[in-house]
Amino acid sequence: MLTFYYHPLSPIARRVWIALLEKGIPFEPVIVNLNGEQFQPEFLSLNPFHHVPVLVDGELRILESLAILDYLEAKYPSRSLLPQTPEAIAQMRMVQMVTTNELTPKLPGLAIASDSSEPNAATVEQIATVLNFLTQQLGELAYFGGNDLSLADITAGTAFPLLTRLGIELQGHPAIAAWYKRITARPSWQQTELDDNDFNTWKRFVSLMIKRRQRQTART
Ligand SMILES: N[C@@H](CCC(=O)N[C@@H](CS)C(=O)NCC(=O)O)C(=O)O
Repeated sequence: MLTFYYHPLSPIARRVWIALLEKGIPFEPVIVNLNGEQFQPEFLSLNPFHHVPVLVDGELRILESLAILDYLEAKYPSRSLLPQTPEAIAQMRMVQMVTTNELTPKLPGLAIASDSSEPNAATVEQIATVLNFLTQQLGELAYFGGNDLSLADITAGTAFPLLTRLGIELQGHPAIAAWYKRITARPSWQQTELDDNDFNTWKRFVSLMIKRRQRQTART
């Protein structure tokens, strides 16, 4: 049995959670409380970078969400979440990396600004660039790269609930808005959805994480 270390409010761990549900893979869930449990020696021995998600399969321990998704695809190929053509595989990985490198890092700054000030104009512009890029990649299709859900949809789609709650409007991007509606109607999304209280708790986690990083930077 796989053991899945996660926190229900982590958008990055949710990528793996949704993939497990979509693929129908049984797993034992273990919540890591991000108020400090991630720094306990027991968890640091699994992930020295103190991040969820982590997947343990017997003797094998995997960290990094994208590595875990690749492992699940390779080990449980049926109910595939991997497109079949080389072009669609490249596109899937592009969407995953753009989400990870260009979109997700903007979420903490947006969360902090949402309580006190206008979001930073450069951040809003960068997000618009990502949304334009995703619109191009989606084209006329139901999902990225085809008519079936893939790891691209899961990786990008798990960043969107936070984005939309943090005030980024999708009206200017109708194809993305329709895609987002389509994926959030799926049972795997419904089963892992955040409510408003969860969202406020997530914002507190983010604020703690930012303060911790600032303290670390001040010490160096
Ligand atoms: N690159 C990692 C990032 C994971 C990550 O940043 N997880 C956050 C939650 S969304 C976390 O565990 N933060 C706790 C901490 O930094 O102490 C991945 O893709 O798995």
